[in-house]
Amino acid sequence: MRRAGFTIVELLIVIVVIAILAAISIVAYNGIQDRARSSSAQTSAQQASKKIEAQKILDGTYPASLGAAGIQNTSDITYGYSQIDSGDKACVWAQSGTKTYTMQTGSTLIEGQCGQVIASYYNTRPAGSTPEFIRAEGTMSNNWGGNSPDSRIPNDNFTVTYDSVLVAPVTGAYTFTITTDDFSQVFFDGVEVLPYTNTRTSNVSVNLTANQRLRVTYTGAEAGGAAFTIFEWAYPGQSRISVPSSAFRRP
Ligand SMILES: [Ca+2]
Ligand SMILES: [Ca+2]
Repeated sequence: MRRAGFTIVELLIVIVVIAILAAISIVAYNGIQDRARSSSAQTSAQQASKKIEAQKILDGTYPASLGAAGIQNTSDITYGYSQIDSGDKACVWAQSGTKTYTMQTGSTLIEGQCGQVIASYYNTRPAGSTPEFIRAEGTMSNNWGGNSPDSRIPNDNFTVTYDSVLVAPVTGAYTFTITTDDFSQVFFDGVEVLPYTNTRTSNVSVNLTANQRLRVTYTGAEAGGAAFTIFEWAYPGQSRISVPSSAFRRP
């Protein structure tokens, strides 16, 4: 003879089902929120860029500030702005939550702020044909320790390719020092100057004239354990340091 009402087991099953449904809803909501923020940041960066470029056409110069172009932070969007090469180009970024996108004169919309190094991340080693994501970064030097560069990339067996243009500050002999855990490969102006190698530290020497532009493509690939990429230079009057963000321009 069956009693009316629920048994403890039935109640537990109902509670578990409700908990699973709630968890699914939260994950779906977070996904929707991320996409909305991403879309909002992209649109805002593009619109801000259009305003700034329009101002350049009207006035002959880029606005001194975002406020001067009528662009203000809102409750959802935070903006940033910089001029490149004494007002030759302008860069703007827009952030919504954890999503940030940037537009620069002559470049396409990508993730990140106004960094001049284009970093493409792959969740394989060596790099596959399509990066997991591309973002603007300040330099080619990163130390991730045992962690990964981003939640979309695993801790091990990933690859990053940095692409940028270096502007030489002086005329003379330059020594570039590339230190990578685990694999490095470097191209200068499309010519392979460091073949794919797991030698931790390598030097590449080249003569440059002041203001000469050198396209640099540096790939670092992580196998396991700690991961880092360090891109340094030394030239007349400058001992070895990490190449600073001020030396890079977007390709
Ligand atoms: Ca690792
Ligand atoms: Ca490693």
